[in-house]
Amino acid sequence: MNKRIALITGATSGIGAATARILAAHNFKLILCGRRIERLNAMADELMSQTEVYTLVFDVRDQQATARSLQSLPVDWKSIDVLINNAGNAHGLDPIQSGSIADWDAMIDINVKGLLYVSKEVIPGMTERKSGHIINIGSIAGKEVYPNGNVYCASKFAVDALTKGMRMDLYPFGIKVTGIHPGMVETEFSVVRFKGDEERAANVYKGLEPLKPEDIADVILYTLQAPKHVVLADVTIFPTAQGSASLVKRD
Ligand code: NDP
Ligand code: 8X3
Repeated sequence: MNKRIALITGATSGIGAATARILAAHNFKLILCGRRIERLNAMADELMSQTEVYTLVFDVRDQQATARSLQSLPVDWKSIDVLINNAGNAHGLDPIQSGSIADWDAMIDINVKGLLYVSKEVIPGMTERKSGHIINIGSIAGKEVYPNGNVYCASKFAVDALTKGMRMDLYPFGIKVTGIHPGMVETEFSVVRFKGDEERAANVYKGLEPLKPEDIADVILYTLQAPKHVVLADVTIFPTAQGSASLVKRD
C-alpha cells in the first residue's frame, strides 16, 4: 500500500514533534511545518531513515506566506491525505480586564486564523480526490472555560466549532474530520504561555503526572488507523489526575 502523506503544523515541538515521530514509524510520508528552521531540519535528519520528509517554514499568521509555502510543494507531495492542524499556543493567563492585546491577537491569529489559512490550501485537493482526514488539535479549553483562560478558551472554542463545521461540509466528500481535545500535556506550551518563565511553567505540572506529547500522538495514530467507515469525531484526553479544565489532584 502507498504511504499516506501527512502534513503536520507545529512539528518543531511538543505534540506535533511526537506525532511526526510516531507517524514516521507507521508508514506515513511527512510534511513538517513550523517557524524554527533548525528544529525542522533536525526532525528531518532524525526521521529520514524511516520515511520521506519534506519541510516547510512559515508563520501560520501570514496568509500569503502560508499559501505560497503550500503551493510550492513539488507535485509528488501535493496530494495531502492527512492534515494535522496542531500549531498553536496560549499567550498569557490574565483576567480579561488586564489582558494584553498583543496576546489576544497572537492567540486568535495563530490558533484560529492560522488553522483556517492552512486548511484553505489543503481542502481543495481533498474534495477533488474525495478523500482525506483533517485532525484539529483543540483543547479541554475549547470545551470548558476556566478563570483567566478567556481568549485562549475562545480560540479553542472556535477550533471546536470549526471542526464540527468542517465535518458537516466535508463528510459528503468522504473526508474525515476529527477534533482532539487534550487536557494538561507537558510540552513547551506553558513556557510559551508564561513568556519563557520556566519555573512558573514547571509549577503547572508540579505534584501530578501530566500527559506526555506521545500520549496524544498515540491517539492521533489510532484515529488515523480506524477503518475507512469509522471516524473518531471528537476525543477528549485527560491525565488521570485531571477531572475537568480546572480540577486537578496534586500530591
Ligand atoms: P508547543 O509550544 O510545544 O508547540 C507549539 C507548536 O506550534 C510549535 O511547533 C510551534 O512551532 C508551533 N507554532 C506556534 N506558533 C506558530 C506560528 N505562528 N506559526 C507556525 N507555527 C507555530 O505546544 P504543544 O505541543 O502543547 O501545542 C500543540 C497544540 O496543542 C496547540 O494547538 C495547543 O493549543 C494544543 N494543546 C496543548 C495542550 C497542552 O497542555 N500542552 C493541551 C491542549 C491543547 P514554531 O515555534 O517552530 O513555529
Ligand atoms: C491547554 C490546556 O488547560 O492549559 O490547552 O488550557 S489548558
